[in-house]
Amino acid sequence: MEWLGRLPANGVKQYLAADAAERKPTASTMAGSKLTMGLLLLAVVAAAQVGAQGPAAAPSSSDASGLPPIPAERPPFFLGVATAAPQIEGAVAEDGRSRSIWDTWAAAHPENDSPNVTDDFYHRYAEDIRIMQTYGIKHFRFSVAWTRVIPDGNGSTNAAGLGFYSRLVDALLAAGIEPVVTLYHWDLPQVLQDRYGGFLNEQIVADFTHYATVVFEALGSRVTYWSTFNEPATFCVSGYGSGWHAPSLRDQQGEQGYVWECHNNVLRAHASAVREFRRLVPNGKIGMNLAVQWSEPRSDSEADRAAAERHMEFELAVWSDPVYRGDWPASVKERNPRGLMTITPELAAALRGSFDMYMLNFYTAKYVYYLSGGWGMAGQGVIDAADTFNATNGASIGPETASSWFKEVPWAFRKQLKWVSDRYNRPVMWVTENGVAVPDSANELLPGVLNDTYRINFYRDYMQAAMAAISQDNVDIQGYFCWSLLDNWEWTSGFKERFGLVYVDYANNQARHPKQSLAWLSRWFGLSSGAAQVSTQSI
Ligand code: GBH
Repeated sequence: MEWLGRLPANGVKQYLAADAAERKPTASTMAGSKLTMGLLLLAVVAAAQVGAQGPAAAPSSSDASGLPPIPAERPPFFLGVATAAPQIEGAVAEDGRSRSIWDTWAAAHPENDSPNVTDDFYHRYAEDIRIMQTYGIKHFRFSVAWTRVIPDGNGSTNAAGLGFYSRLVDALLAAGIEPVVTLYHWDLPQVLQDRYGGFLNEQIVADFTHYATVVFEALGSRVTYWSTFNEPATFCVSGYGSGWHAPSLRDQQGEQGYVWECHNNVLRAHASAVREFRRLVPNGKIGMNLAVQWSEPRSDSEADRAAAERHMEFELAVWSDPVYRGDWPASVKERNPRGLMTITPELAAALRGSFDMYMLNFYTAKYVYYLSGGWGMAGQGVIDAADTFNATNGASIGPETASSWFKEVPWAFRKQLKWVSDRYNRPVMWVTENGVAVPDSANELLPGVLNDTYRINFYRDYMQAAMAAISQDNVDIQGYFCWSLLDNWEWTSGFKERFGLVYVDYANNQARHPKQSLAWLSRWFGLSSGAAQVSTQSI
């Protein structure tokens, strides 16, 4: 671990004065707020049976399917599904792909299921596109694997790896499905972790920008919608703080400043990549997928309410305040001055307008209470707050799901959407992930497991909350992506948590079996408003 010695001590670093000065500010664009109300009341697609044991009934507008009715209120946004390369592709050693930090993690955890084959999407994407088409899905979010495109991390382009994504995009477009591309969903080339510590080293800014540029050049004429990083809070905190995720570095108390190094480098890499994006894909839209759990004050006390607000600032605003406000949240600045880079006017200019839409991954909520000297998520520093799923009387904030970190709390979704909308002056918002793994579904067998009314109820409740945010809180939600199209490799939970709308039979050649929830959602997909309608106006 020779590179460890080259890291800055204690995360104290004043970045950028020199190198940001060379950077031209990006065009000051910001997503506007035209809500597209023009619903295309398309005849709902009749879903043919896909897979050996698809849901019995084809979805129909007449509810003859026996599925629960969809709410009377209809979504004015476009609705799609989301996935990520390391979770679905498999084919980890094919066509020149190199090892990612999650391949390394998996090799070190043989007790966990392996991502080596997973859904075999790399070979079966045509079949999955047919499923999407059958069920009327018009928007597909996927991620590109850096390890396929530039196996050496910062060396030359691998045409075979890039070719896969080019074919995928062509096939999606031919099927009338809009691709939405995530550049980085946690699968750093291992070689960059070994070479210089990955996101702990500012070299990542140049290397990510190079990788992003290669993908913009290859796909930019066909793909309009993009994001740079998926959930940087998750991979910085869990990858470099708690050590639960790859690359398994620990800095629980923030002594090394790892989490802040990662954070600073992600913001700079995003700004730098978006600068290239504006040049190469002038009509494209881009953002960053940020995840948050809603923080509900555990009591009405002023201290708990302030702690809950602070918790959200540490989790979420710490990423988006630099973009929309050109500075860190005050609460974070006061408590962690050493970990934060100086946001120079040059960096602020590069970040400003770099979110064409606010992309939020939303799942759950916790109660938050004041705790003197309390720490944030691993390595984040003092935040004088703590969180719990239980109220003071012991009651859970919501029903269990299959995931230990996730209770069902639909009412929190509406509050979260409003919180973001109010804080940033009503940006266009996309929910880029929302979904659930049904409790015990890992142990259930076909075909019973396909009758996932639990998931249908989940989407009904969460989507209703989103629509209340639109109609009652004036939030401008224009996109909504279900996590996930397929059951997939759920990181440290392997195949035990099934988030898919389509069941994947790992024991039988990865056979696909659409669940009832997909049939139910297909009636919404049928209402989804075709091409995305994000408008852009100067601020
Ligand atoms: C998303 O993260 C991911 O983007 C996606 O890849 C994933 O499949 C999906 O959700 C479902 O999990 O173990 O207590 O530290 C969701 C947000 C943040 C949830 C980190 C799990 C770790 C909780 N994730 N969190 S803990």
